[in-house]
Amino acid sequence: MIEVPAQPYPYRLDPARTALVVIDMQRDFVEAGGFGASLGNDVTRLQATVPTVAALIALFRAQDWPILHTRESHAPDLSDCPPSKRLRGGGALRIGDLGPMGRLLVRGEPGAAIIPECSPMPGEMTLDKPGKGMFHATGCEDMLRARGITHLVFAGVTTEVCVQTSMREANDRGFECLLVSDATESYFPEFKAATLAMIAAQGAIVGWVTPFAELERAVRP
Ligand code: C5J
Repeated sequence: MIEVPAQPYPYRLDPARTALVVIDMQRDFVEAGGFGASLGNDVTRLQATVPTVAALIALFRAQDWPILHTRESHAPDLSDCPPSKRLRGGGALRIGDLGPMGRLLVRGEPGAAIIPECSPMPGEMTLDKPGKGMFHATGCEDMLRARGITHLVFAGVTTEVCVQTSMREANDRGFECLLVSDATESYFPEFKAATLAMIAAQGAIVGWVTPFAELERAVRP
């Protein structure tokens, strides 16, 4: 076991059973002209976390540990996008509408792609998810159990939406979860801070939180 200094107390990971989960590092959330920007968000906040997410991916690749990349995305006919999701919010553009990077959050469109800095390599798991959480309507649990994964290290965007939802779903399924605090970001700094605090509160009620440097030191002493 590898012990990683973390909040609220050290996180112990089993190297043979640990996967990195990189949530939704897609152009639609990180770049101007995407879904996130269409909701009025400042995407530059998310861009600042890209080098750390890339370094975390590189760390897992160097150890030959599994990596799962998710994309929040919908079928072109939007059959997996409930009206409650498509019609939510007051933006001019909605999911499925044509934006500067193609149809927003639609599979196969340029905006739904993962940004080049975080692109999956052949052999790495990728998952298209229609919901905010990675377990909803995806078969993700079977994919992880088949590989014997029990520990999940989380990164990606946005902290309080898809990252937190996925981490809570994983926690309820018995996975031991660690969130890398500087490899995740939100459009709202106060929501990120609250999420990190509530995950580790009450004795790691959802999981553990640590910065990338602590994880790297523990894995590559
Ligand atoms: C959002 C996500 N924020 N990936 N999606 O709608 O967090």
